[in-house]
Amino acid sequence: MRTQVAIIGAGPAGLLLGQLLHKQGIDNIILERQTADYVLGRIRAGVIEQVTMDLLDQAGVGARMHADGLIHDGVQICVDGTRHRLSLKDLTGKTVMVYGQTEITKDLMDGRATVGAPTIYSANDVSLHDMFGDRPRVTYSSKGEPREIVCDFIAGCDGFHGVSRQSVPTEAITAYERVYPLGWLGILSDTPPVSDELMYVRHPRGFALCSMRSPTRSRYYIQCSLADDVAAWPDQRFWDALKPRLDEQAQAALVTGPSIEKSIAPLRSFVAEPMRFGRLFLAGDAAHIVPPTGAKGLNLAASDVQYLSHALVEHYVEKSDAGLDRYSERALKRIWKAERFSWWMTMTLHRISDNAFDHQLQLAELDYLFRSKSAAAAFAENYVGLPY
Ligand code: RFL
Ligand code: PHB
Repeated sequence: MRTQVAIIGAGPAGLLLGQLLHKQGIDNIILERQTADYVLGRIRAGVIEQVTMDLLDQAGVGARMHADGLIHDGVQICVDGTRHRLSLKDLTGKTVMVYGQTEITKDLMDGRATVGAPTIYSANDVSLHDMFGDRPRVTYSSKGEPREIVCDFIAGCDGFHGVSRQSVPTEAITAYERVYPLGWLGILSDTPPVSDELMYVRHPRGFALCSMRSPTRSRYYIQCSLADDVAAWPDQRFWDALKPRLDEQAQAALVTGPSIEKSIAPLRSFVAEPMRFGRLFLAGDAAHIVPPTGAKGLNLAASDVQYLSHALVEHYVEKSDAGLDRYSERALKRIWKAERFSWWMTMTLHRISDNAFDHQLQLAELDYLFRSKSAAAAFAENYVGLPY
């Protein structure tokens, strides 16, 4: 088979890139290791930036998001039982949207099916060849049969554990990493959220987050140990751990119920540089990871895809490689700022050490955030998403 761009991975990065390229008449094939149902079963991001919404609109898949997504003007932070509100709209003129990654993925998959662009699910043993030559290739097996795609470019959108980054010679890549000694235990439940805005919680017992997917579906997270096992967290234990971390009003509003999903995610900061290796371009979690505290992972995947899709269009339509040559540098500038913000939120809101000095610093950071208009504006500017 022959295509212009072979895309590895049908997560949000791969699907969005495929859709934007298709709109511009650039053919692409997506190879995904899992089945479509498996990809849709992963419960992840909940908050998207205005710029991500704009990109989904450009990709022609924004209709359901506008109908069902919840616009949030503000975000709340509860510190040791006292709730504070930051108005994103007053501080930046912008808002964010609560619309689950599962829904975005479904919209992108449906959009792709409508235009008839090919996605090969259950593609096994994907392997990248000749990325530094003029005719890169991707081999894989499908239903036990070996296959090959010859292409102009490969987009590695296959997440942190994917094959693309691992195919790059180790001496060509620099990795920056911080692993936090904790994870997030998350549950989804068909119960009304405690508040109509997201609430991030700093408490001596540990971090919590009260989020949602709709007015009748809540998503809650609590900080857990990396050694924890989901099986050791029956629903009641989760609710008992969450409730005392909340302020009185939220405690009274908390409606508990059976979980419909429960999982643990480790927290990690990671950046691989550069993001281009000959004709291979990395995008999204394949190149970088942020801890979920700043709600930036999917939004960064979207900004990478915006830069990359523009650069590829420039290559094919204007016959200029300027965008491809600048891709890595441009994307990394935005990525490092989101890395900084996500690290800061993580360090400020979690119980990471037992050192009382560290706790006092967290409280000072948060007190400054609530009292200083400039600190609040800087927070809000990052939370709603920095410009491209
Ligand atoms: P994905 O979603 O991991 O998709 C990669 C795809 O590649 C496939 N794959 C392969 N395919 C073929 N061959 C191989 N060898 C392959 N290896 C892997 C995988 O099966 C998969 O389908 O990466 P992508 O597209 O870059 O998207 C990134 C986002 O998924 C991620 O950044 C976000 O989920 C992060 N995130 C959040 N981001 C936000 O912007 N806002 C949020 O509110 C937010 N909340 C979260 C989050 C992530 C979380 N977890 C579980 C880590 C909350 C949580 C709890
Ligand atoms: C979510 O709703 O899953 C969510 C919201 C905000 C975050 C992370 C996850 O920062």
